[in-house]
Amino acid sequence: MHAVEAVVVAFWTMLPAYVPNNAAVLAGGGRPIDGGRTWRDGNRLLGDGKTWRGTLFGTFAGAALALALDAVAPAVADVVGVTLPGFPPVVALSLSLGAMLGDILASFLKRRSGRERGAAFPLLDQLDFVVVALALTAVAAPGWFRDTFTLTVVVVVLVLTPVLHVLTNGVAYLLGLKDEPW
Ligand code: CTP
Ligand code: K
Ligand code: MG
Repeated sequence: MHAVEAVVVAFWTMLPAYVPNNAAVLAGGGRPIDGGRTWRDGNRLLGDGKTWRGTLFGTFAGAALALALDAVAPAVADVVGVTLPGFPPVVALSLSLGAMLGDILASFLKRRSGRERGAAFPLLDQLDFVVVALALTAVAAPGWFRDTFTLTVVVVVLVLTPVLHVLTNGVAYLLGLKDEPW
Protein backbone atom coordinates (compact mmCIF):
# COMPACT_ATOMS: atom_id res chain seq x y z
CA MET A 1 0.00 0.00 0.00
CA HIS A 2 1.24 3.47 -0.97
CA ALA A 3 1.94 5.95 1.83
CA VAL A 4 -0.74 8.37 0.59
CA GLU A 5 -3.22 5.52 0.28
CA ALA A 6 -2.47 4.38 3.83
CA VAL A 7 -3.07 7.91 5.16
CA VAL A 8 -6.40 8.17 3.31
CA VAL A 9 -7.55 4.75 4.55
CA ALA A 10 -6.38 5.44 8.12
CA PHE A 11 -8.18 8.79 8.28
CA TRP A 12 -11.37 7.47 6.67
CA THR A 13 -11.53 4.38 8.84
CA MET A 14 -10.88 6.25 12.09
CA LEU A 15 -13.36 9.09 11.45
CA PRO A 16 -16.12 7.31 13.46
CA ALA A 17 -13.64 7.16 16.37
CA TYR A 18 -12.47 10.77 15.96
CA VAL A 19 -15.93 12.34 16.09
CA PRO A 20 -17.38 11.01 19.41
CA ASN A 21 -15.08 12.91 21.79
CA ASN A 22 -15.62 16.16 19.94
CA ALA A 23 -19.38 15.59 19.80
CA ALA A 24 -19.35 14.92 23.56
CA VAL A 25 -17.82 18.36 24.14
CA LEU A 26 -20.84 19.91 22.41
CA ALA A 27 -23.39 17.79 24.29
CA GLY A 28 -21.72 17.37 27.69
CA GLY A 29 -23.39 18.33 30.94
CA GLY A 30 -25.87 16.82 33.32
CA ARG A 31 -25.35 13.71 35.43
CA PRO A 32 -21.75 12.52 35.68
CA ILE A 33 -21.32 8.77 35.02
CA ASP A 34 -19.69 8.25 38.42
CA GLY A 35 -22.65 9.92 40.14
CA GLY A 36 -20.20 12.01 42.17
CA ARG A 37 -18.63 8.95 43.81
CA THR A 38 -15.02 8.82 44.92
CA TRP A 39 -12.42 6.01 44.82
CA ARG A 40 -10.53 4.81 47.89
CA ASP A 41 -7.82 7.42 47.19
CA GLY A 42 -10.42 10.10 47.92
CA ASN A 43 -10.46 11.40 44.35
CA ARG A 44 -13.44 11.20 42.03
CA LEU A 45 -13.92 7.91 40.20
CA LEU A 46 -14.10 9.70 36.81
CA GLY A 47 -15.05 13.31 37.50
CA ASP A 48 -17.66 15.75 36.20
CA GLY A 49 -16.14 15.73 32.70
CA LYS A 50 -17.60 12.28 31.89
CA THR A 51 -21.39 12.55 31.64
CA TRP A 52 -24.13 10.20 30.44
CA ARG A 53 -25.38 12.77 27.95
CA GLY A 54 -21.96 13.42 26.43
CA THR A 55 -21.20 9.70 26.21
CA LEU A 56 -24.52 8.75 24.60
CA PHE A 57 -24.46 11.64 22.17
CA GLY A 58 -20.81 11.05 21.26
CA THR A 59 -21.39 7.34 20.65
CA PHE A 60 -24.49 8.06 18.59
CA ALA A 61 -22.70 10.73 16.52
CA GLY A 62 -19.77 8.43 15.72
CA ALA A 63 -21.97 5.46 14.83
CA ALA A 64 -24.29 7.61 12.69
CA LEU A 65 -21.29 9.02 10.85
CA ALA A 66 -19.96 5.51 10.18
CA LEU A 67 -23.27 4.44 8.64
CA ALA A 68 -23.35 7.61 6.52
CA LEU A 69 -19.76 7.00 5.37
CA ASP A 70 -20.68 3.40 4.59
CA ALA A 71 -23.37 4.63 2.20
CA VAL A 72 -21.04 6.97 0.30
CA ALA A 73 -17.87 4.82 0.43
CA PRO A 74 -18.11 3.52 -3.17
CA ALA A 75 -18.69 7.01 -4.58
CA VAL A 76 -15.86 8.58 -2.54
CA ALA A 77 -13.53 5.69 -3.43
CA ASP A 78 -14.17 6.44 -7.12
CA VAL A 79 -13.26 10.09 -6.68
CA VAL A 80 -10.11 9.63 -4.57
CA GLY A 81 -9.01 6.50 -6.41
CA VAL A 82 -8.42 4.53 -3.21
CA THR A 83 -10.32 1.45 -2.09
CA LEU A 84 -12.13 2.47 1.10
CA PRO A 85 -13.53 0.02 3.65
CA GLY A 86 -17.22 0.09 4.44
CA PHE A 87 -18.50 0.00 8.04
CA PRO A 88 -20.65 -2.94 9.13
CA PRO A 89 -23.09 -1.86 11.91
CA VAL A 90 -21.10 -3.70 14.59
CA VAL A 91 -17.97 -1.79 13.55
CA ALA A 92 -19.86 1.52 13.50
CA LEU A 93 -20.67 0.88 17.15
CA SER A 94 -17.33 -0.58 18.26
CA LEU A 95 -15.32 2.32 16.83
CA SER A 96 -17.51 5.04 18.37
CA LEU A 97 -18.23 3.34 21.69
CA GLY A 98 -14.58 2.26 21.95
CA ALA A 99 -13.47 5.86 21.49
CA MET A 100 -15.75 7.03 24.30
CA LEU A 101 -14.69 4.16 26.59
CA GLY A 102 -11.02 4.92 25.96
CA ASP A 103 -11.54 8.52 26.99
CA ILE A 104 -13.44 7.40 30.10
CA LEU A 105 -10.68 4.93 31.01
CA ALA A 106 -8.15 7.74 30.61
CA SER A 107 -10.12 9.93 33.05
CA PHE A 108 -10.11 7.05 35.54
CA LEU A 109 -6.31 6.83 35.24
CA LYS A 110 -5.95 10.62 35.47
CA ARG A 111 -7.94 10.73 38.73
CA ARG A 112 -5.87 7.83 40.15
CA SER A 113 -2.71 9.79 39.40
CA GLY A 114 -4.16 12.80 41.24
CA ARG A 115 -4.84 14.89 38.12
CA GLU A 116 -7.84 17.18 38.42
CA ARG A 117 -10.51 17.43 35.75
CA GLY A 118 -9.05 19.06 32.65
CA ALA A 119 -5.42 18.32 33.54
CA ALA A 120 -3.22 17.19 30.66
CA PHE A 121 -1.76 13.70 30.42
CA PRO A 122 0.41 13.76 27.29
CA LEU A 123 0.13 10.73 24.97
CA LEU A 124 -2.73 9.26 27.02
CA ASP A 125 -4.88 12.24 25.94
CA GLN A 126 -3.94 11.75 22.30
CA LEU A 127 -4.19 7.96 22.06
CA ASP A 128 -6.65 6.66 24.71
CA PHE A 129 -9.62 6.68 22.33
CA VAL A 130 -7.81 5.08 19.35
CA VAL A 131 -6.34 2.23 21.38
CA VAL A 132 -9.68 1.18 22.87
CA ALA A 133 -11.59 1.81 19.62
CA LEU A 134 -9.16 -0.52 17.81
CA ALA A 135 -9.15 -3.11 20.59
CA LEU A 136 -12.94 -3.27 20.83
CA THR A 137 -13.24 -3.52 17.04
CA ALA A 138 -10.63 -6.30 16.90
CA VAL A 139 -12.78 -8.27 19.35
CA ALA A 140 -16.18 -7.38 17.86
CA ALA A 141 -15.28 -7.84 14.17
CA PRO A 142 -11.97 -9.78 13.91
CA GLY A 143 -12.28 -10.53 10.19
CA TRP A 144 -13.06 -6.95 9.21
CA PHE A 145 -10.31 -5.73 11.52
CA ARG A 146 -7.65 -7.97 9.98
CA ASP A 147 -8.61 -6.95 6.44
CA THR A 148 -8.72 -3.24 7.21
CA PHE A 149 -6.06 -2.54 9.80
CA THR A 150 -2.90 -3.76 8.15
CA LEU A 151 0.28 -3.01 10.06
CA THR A 152 0.91 0.01 7.82
CA VAL A 153 -2.53 1.46 8.54
CA VAL A 154 -2.14 0.91 12.29
CA VAL A 155 1.23 2.70 12.28
CA VAL A 156 -0.24 5.61 10.30
CA VAL A 157 -3.15 5.83 12.78
CA LEU A 158 -0.76 5.98 15.74
CA VAL A 159 1.25 8.79 14.12
CA LEU A 160 -1.60 10.71 12.50
CA THR A 161 -3.98 10.71 15.47
CA PRO A 162 -1.86 12.75 17.93
CA VAL A 163 -1.27 15.36 15.22
CA LEU A 164 -4.99 15.63 14.42
CA HIS A 165 -5.89 15.60 18.11
CA VAL A 166 -3.61 18.54 18.88
CA LEU A 167 -4.95 20.48 15.88
CA THR A 168 -8.69 19.88 16.46
CA ASN A 169 -8.50 20.52 20.20
CA GLY A 170 -6.47 23.67 19.58
CA VAL A 171 -9.20 24.92 17.24
CA ALA A 172 -11.97 23.94 19.72
CA TYR A 173 -10.11 25.88 22.42
CA LEU A 174 -9.69 28.97 20.22
CA LEU A 175 -13.42 28.82 19.37
CA GLY A 176 -14.22 28.77 23.09
CA LEU A 177 -15.76 25.27 22.92
CA LYS A 178 -13.15 23.67 25.18
CA ASP A 179 -11.62 24.99 28.40
CA GLU A 180 -8.17 23.57 27.64
CA PRO A 181 -6.38 23.02 24.33
CA TRP A 182 -5.95 19.21 24.91
N1 CTP B 1 -17.77 15.11 27.89
C1 CTP B 1 -18.87 14.42 28.42
N2 CTP B 1 -18.85 13.05 28.48
C2 CTP B 1 -17.80 12.35 28.02
C3 CTP B 1 -16.67 13.02 27.48
C4 CTP B 1 -16.68 14.42 27.45
O1 CTP B 1 -19.84 15.04 28.82
N3 CTP B 1 -17.84 10.99 28.07
C5 CTP B 1 -17.82 16.60 27.83
C6 CTP B 1 -17.65 17.23 29.21
O2 CTP B 1 -18.42 18.40 29.23
C7 CTP B 1 -16.17 17.53 29.25
C8 CTP B 1 -15.88 17.95 27.82
O3 CTP B 1 -16.74 17.10 27.04
O4 CTP B 1 -15.84 18.53 30.18
C9 CTP B 1 -14.43 17.82 27.40
O5 CTP B 1 -14.04 16.46 27.43
P1 CTP B 1 -12.67 16.02 28.10
O6 CTP B 1 -11.57 16.95 27.72
O7 CTP B 1 -12.49 14.57 27.78
O8 CTP B 1 -13.01 16.13 29.66
P2 CTP B 1 -12.38 17.02 30.83
O9 CTP B 1 -13.45 17.93 31.32
O10 CTP B 1 -11.09 17.61 30.42
O11 CTP B 1 -12.15 15.95 31.98
P3 CTP B 1 -10.97 14.86 32.15
O12 CTP B 1 -9.87 15.52 32.90
O13 CTP B 1 -11.62 13.79 32.92
O14 CTP B 1 -10.58 14.42 30.77
K1 K C 1 -10.02 13.62 27.12
MG1 MG D 1 -10.00 17.77 28.75
